[in-house]
Amino acid sequence: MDTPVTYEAHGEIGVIRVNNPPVNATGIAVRQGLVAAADQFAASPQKVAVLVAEGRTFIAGADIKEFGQTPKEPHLPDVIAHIEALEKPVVCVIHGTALGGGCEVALGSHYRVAVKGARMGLPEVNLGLIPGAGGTQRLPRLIGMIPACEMFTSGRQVGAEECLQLGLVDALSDKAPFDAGMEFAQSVLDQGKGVRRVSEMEVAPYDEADLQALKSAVARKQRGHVCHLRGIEAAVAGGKLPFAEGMKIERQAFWDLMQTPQRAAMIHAFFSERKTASLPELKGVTPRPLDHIGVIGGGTMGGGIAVSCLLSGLKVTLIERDTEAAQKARDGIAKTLADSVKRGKLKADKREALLADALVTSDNYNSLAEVDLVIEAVFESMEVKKDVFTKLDAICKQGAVLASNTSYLDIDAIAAMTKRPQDVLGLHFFSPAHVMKLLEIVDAEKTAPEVLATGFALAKALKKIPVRAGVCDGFIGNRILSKYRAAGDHMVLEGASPFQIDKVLVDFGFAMGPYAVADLAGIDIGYLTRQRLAPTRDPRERFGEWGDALYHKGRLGRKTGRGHYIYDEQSPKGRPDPEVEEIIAEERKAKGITPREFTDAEIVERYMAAMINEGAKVVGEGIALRPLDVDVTKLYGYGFPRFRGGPMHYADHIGLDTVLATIKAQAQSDDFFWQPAPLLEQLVNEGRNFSSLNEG
Ligand code: 3H9
Repeated sequence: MDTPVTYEAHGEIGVIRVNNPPVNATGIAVRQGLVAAADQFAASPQKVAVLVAEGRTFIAGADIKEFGQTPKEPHLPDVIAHIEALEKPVVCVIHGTALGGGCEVALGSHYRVAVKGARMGLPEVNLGLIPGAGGTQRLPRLIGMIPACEMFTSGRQVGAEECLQLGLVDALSDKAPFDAGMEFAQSVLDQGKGVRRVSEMEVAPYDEADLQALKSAVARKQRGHVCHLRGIEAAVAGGKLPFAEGMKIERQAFWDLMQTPQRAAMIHAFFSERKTASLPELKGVTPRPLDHIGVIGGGTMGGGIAVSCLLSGLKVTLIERDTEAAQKARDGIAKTLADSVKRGKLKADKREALLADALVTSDNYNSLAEVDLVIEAVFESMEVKKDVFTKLDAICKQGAVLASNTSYLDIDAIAAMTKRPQDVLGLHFFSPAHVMKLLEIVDAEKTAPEVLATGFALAKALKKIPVRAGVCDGFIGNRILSKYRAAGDHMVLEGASPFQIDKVLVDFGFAMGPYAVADLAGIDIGYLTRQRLAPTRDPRERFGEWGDALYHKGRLGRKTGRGHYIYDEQSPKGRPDPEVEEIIAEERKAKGITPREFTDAEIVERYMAAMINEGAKVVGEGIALRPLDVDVTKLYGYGFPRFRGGPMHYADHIGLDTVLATIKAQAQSDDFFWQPAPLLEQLVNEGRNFSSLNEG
């Protein structure tokens, strides 16, 4: 194999090239190559070197695939120290993204030039780590303690202009990376500049109060994560010590974090979200063209889908039932786009152009005749959906993809209303659709491969994370949700309060607890679902009815100021309502239940067991392809804590036998609800875990 790092001479300038596709990660061969190239430069007559990378990006970091294995020498901090210690200057050229170890290589170089569109960042916290090759030590010395800590605790990618303002780079260039490097190197030669080592700089004085404020903000925001504050500690301690001592502190923290379950969970999430996006069965399948999207329904969901498409450069035709509703939908979209302008995500003139040229709102289905793909987002009723698809079948051009955004209903039954079931699939967006990253792509019985591939192509165009799901009530996400929500309701019936359950789950790391989520989604949604399922409900099923009582009292959640919680000026995020406890107490009394106390650990154990058990059923039945698809669904659509990797990864962590034991113990009092998933039993018998099903 060709060496991924080469050295060549261009007159007085040496060029060190890194070429390790796809993202020039610093695996062992790159680390060895960098040391060898630096040595070649040191021994050469060249006076300055350019360090540049080939392909779409500069070095995107350490090779994450090597994490968890025994590290091989030379280690990246030593490689960077080797480059920095050279007696002749090295100019690093950044294009694409210089992330993690890539940013640290740049910090170890003597000068940095960024080409147009380049970004730099230290995103190790997204992997449960801190920078481990000098990032916490060199960055504060170069740009100051507070901006440095902000950068590596947020993990954000900093654009080239801001890099220049921060002093992270010395110059910007409009040229191609190689030319930009050569030009800067020539100026170094012309000006007779020597080496300039960041490690020899002093950290500029900073205000202790600013540091404390940053620490508090980070602790609040990163609740549950262990790495962020560790990074700040290393930077602050190292900033007061000689550089080499600071490096030892950083190294220790990095290795401590490398051993944590959080690091393993977050790296599982990183690779899983990439795996769900590329289905092996779709390799070589060409998606249909995607340029013009139809959306039916301009409510919260349809409007959000339209915004998402518009922001991605797609044309949108949105249909509502009459002109008034169509105008209302347009106004809603215009407002959402105005919010994007306010947040600096969209230019004002671009918004005007999108509304004028890319969006059509109409009450006439015939306007959908030429769309490439249409997404139905109307009221969640099978009769209404069947009517819509009958119309679409009559109007849409041949080859158009017909998608339903239903979150529960049978896509096969919907497809059967058309003469082209091969063109029908489910595209289940999450609300707000222009913000939420998850897109469940429901592969119905007759969906053609290129139609499925078009669903994935749409997800890519919209920058969403796609997960393939099979047809069942609720697909992957909502089907599993219905089970852990029921497990929560059972605990409430038995004596826990919804507020205790919410608090325990937020402490576990969820963005919100299930009852706060119910208030946000609307108590009416749960009520309607219960109504829909009532005719087929098994008499053995236990379920809570206080949600119906809340519904009948007009307590529909946040939108009416009351649900499980009270939302008012005093507590905009909600405070527990004692009246809800009374309603629940009445239900317990009527059902002859004597309430008992629940420990926090018991709540987590039961809630997670219900989630994992249903996740295993979903995988066992082929509704989800692999356990990792369940993990990605829960991480991106349901606020599951990323530092726990998803429910199936978490199950592996606590042990599948432990989970099965909880399920069996619960089954002693309710063997209707707690039926162990056959896949879970099989894996326990075989001594395997879920991750063994993720390979391939
Ligand atoms: C670190 O640096 C620690 C140091 O401080 C200390 C060390 C001692 N390694 O995302 P994409 C793969 S920690 C291995 O689809 P994009 C990725 O899996 C690291 N592989 O492309 C995918 O493979 P496949 C800090 C990596 O254009 C392919 O490359 N750095 C790595 O949408 C394309 O990736 C980070 O956290 C890696 N580091 O986005 C940066 N990175 O084709 C992580 C990517 O088989 N990376 N791959 O599915 C990213 O954020 C994005 O990949 C990037 C490109 C923005 C670079």
